[in-house]
Amino acid sequence: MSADPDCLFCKIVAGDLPSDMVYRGDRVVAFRDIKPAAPTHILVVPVDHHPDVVQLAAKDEPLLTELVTVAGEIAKAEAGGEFRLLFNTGAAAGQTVFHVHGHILAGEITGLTA
Ligand code: IU
Repeated sequence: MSADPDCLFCKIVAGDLPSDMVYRGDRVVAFRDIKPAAPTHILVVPVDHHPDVVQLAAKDEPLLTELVTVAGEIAKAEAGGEFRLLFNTGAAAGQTVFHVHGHILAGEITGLTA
């Protein structure tokens, strides 16, 4: 397992910062976004620190698959299984937290994450 001591999502994963956790597995967790942009807005996050989804795919493809599978299960339980899965990748694309996270979005989107 790898963690970055300066990473906010590593701290959330470790329970050192608060979150509204909806799923906790050995390798993947999910918690509600603090600034929801849709009726369902949940972040699906690997326990291990990877900066973005491209680097995750290069380093640990099974973990990326697990992330997507968990996103689908959560979206099914919360919103009937139809959803968007958004990975902002790079600061210019709106990524603000450099620990990969997929935005599970379902229902009307009321604001883009930035
Ligand atoms: P982005 O793709 O890096 O822009 O998304 C980061 C998201 O993390 C953003 O939607 C924030 O509202 C969200 N977030 C959170 O849910 N809890 C936190 O403690 C922090 C950010 I910091």
